[in-house]
Amino acid sequence: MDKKSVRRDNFFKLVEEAGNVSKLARACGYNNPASLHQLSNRLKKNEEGSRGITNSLALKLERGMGKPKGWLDRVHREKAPVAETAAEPMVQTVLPAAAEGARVAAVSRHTSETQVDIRINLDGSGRALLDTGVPFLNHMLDQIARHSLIDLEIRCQGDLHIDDHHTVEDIGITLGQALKQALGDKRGICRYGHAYVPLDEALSRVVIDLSGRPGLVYNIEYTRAVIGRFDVDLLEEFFHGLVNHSMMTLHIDNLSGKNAHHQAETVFKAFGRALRMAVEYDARMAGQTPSTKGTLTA
Ligand SMILES: [Mn+2]
Repeated sequence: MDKKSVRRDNFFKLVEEAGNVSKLARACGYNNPASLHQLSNRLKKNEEGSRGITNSLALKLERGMGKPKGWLDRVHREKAPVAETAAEPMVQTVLPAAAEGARVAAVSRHTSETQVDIRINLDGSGRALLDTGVPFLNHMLDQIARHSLIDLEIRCQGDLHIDDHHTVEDIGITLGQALKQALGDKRGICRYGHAYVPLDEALSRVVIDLSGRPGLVYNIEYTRAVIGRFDVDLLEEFFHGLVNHSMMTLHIDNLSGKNAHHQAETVFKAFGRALRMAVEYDARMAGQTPSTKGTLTA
């Protein structure tokens, strides 16, 4: 597909996301939506020789709709049908501009292997919009959102024709960066979090310290090497990326389990619960940094 058609398709995706052309115009700072309506009609007719969407308009559209730079020039898959909670777009709630002092972050990490775009709201309600192209990973990320009550919007276009490796690892890295950014100076937070979560025969324990130092202890003996089509080794890569870039200490122990899907699911649920506890504000901390060193970011 040529650049003009990609932009054209994405323009109509934005119209759909915004609700209609007038709403899109407003979101992008136009007082008068007429010019955008004209453009929309021209694009619909797909007139030969029309100049399509200019670079300056592309920028405006991306900015107005909270998309990363260059979004309009990339081919986007349809929304993943996988995550059960993927129905509501979260653009309104998790944009960094959404609320003063909100603990939110938007991080894009684009390489030749993957393009990852993440928005996160630590003080959310556990909503998730997940489009990673890896169904089992969507299922696990959904557990994090649900059980941490953190809103997560994660989109990735990865080199899945090779395998899931880069996609899973790079989402871990980018999620770590987003967490670190959203946590800011960590004043007044609990810092530590832990959880035990069972699922039938499986039981896992996750302990977190938002210490500012990366460290992962990962004790899981998976009973199978793959879950469906998903290589379980990649889960360790995910947590490595996340730990290194969020600068947290993370201890993961699967204490029992026969079913590999259950093993993984208890780990991600426990991670969500533990993360919720660690990022929560501690009222008695009264805005102080929970460290005698006076900093958790240096
Ligand atoms: Mn499951």
